Amino acid sequence: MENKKNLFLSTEQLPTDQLPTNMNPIVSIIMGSTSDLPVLDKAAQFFDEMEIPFEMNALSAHRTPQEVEQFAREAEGRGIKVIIAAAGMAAALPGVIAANTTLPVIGVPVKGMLDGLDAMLSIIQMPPGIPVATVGVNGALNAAILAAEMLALGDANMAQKVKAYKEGLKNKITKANAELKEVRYKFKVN
Ligand code: C2R
Repeated sequence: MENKKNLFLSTEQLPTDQLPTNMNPIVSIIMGSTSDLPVLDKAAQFFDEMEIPFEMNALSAHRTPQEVEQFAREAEGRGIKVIIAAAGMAAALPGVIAANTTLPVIGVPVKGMLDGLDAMLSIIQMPPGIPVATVGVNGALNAAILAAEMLALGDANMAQKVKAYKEGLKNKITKANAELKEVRYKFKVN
């Protein structure tokens, strides 16, 4: 992510060969504020890479409570399969969404104040009956991967893509070990 301006490129500004043909979103990314967008960029990049159509909107349980409820109640009917909800500070947003839908909700605590601990505890400590699958602070990439894994349960093509992605992670460690081989210490024997 080079600069903030790039995050706001409209689809008109994207090269046409990069535009998805099926524009019906199956994942909805909701953030409490556009100030959370730099964190959610990782999820958006992942969905682009995996060719998963998604939507991104800002809604706030504190600032727009009625709109949050309406969004959550209508999401399933619009074909959304998984919701990723991200918020910082007193992060009520994922829980309020989860209270109004039976779609799986993945919560992303955004680091703002208190190193993100405030948001993490707000999102993770849901009362019994209203689960929010919470990833780590600023863990938008993991939220996106988890969403893809959920979608893969009913989609063999998606399952293949997720497997390939995870297989690709091994290369990182193979490369790391090749690099570590070159690191010299007097008593290092490999
Ligand atoms: P601003 O940058 O807009 O002041 O927001 C947002 O997710 C953001 O991290 C500051 C922080 O407030 C969070 N926010 C929530 C909610 N709405 C906004 N936690 C909510 O409804 O939970």
